[in-house]
Amino acid sequence: MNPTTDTDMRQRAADARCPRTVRAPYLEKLRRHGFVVLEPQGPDPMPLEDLMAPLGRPTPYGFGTQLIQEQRPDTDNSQFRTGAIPMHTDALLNANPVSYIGLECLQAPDKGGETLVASSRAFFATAPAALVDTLRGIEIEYWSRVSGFYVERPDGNPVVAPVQVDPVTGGDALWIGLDHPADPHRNYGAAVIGYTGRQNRELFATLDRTLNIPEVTYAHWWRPGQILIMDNRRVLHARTAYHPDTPRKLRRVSVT
Ligand SMILES: O=C(O)CCC(=O)C(=O)O
Repeated sequence: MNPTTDTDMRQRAADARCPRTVRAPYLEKLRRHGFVVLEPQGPDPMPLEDLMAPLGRPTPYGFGTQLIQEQRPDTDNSQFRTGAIPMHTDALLNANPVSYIGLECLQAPDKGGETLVASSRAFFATAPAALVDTLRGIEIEYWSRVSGFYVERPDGNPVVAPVQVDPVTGGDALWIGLDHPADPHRNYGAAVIGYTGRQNRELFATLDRTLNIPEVTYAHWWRPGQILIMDNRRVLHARTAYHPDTPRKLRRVSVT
């Protein structure tokens, strides 16, 4: 890949694709880009579990190690509703860490419900220096707003520095969950230690704007049979809203 474009998510998204077959170079693409999309081709698509096996062991959450993401009635959890989910790193609230996330599409809506993938590398290449300086000087506390989803941490709410080390490049990686107080049903809250409510809202709004540009974020529009694998330590993800009348069903297996 051209070194002048390797921070641009549009170039990465074009290259981060391969067939869902036995000898596909998905591990190499995952390492190069922090995510990869596997397209169903031919009669024997590789099972999600087999694709995830070289990457680690399945990570237990409160629901076990496999999550079916679809609409569920009477839920308190935004995974099972149809609204948008803000940009986040997975498992900030789970006692067991997550290295890689595998999502397999079983049913896709015609419109909406895209999974958004934001590259840390692209974020740090485009974010204003003052914003990056701010991020280097803060820590963020997270708390769960749903029951039974995460394995509870014995040591209470996590407090996480948003700038971490990319395990592949040694450069900066963004680990963050954007709070979205406008959604009264959101799964978690987040607050910078020592910030006022207003300062928190302003920082999260700035981050949301800085992340949600095509140079940083790829919007994956789903087709059944596709698999998306993300390195949770190197990319963030989010979901756009979809219409309640259009079924959407993904199977998620995360590994440590
Ligand atoms: O449904 C999706 O596309 C992603 C959901 C999500 O945010 C997650 O699995 O953590």
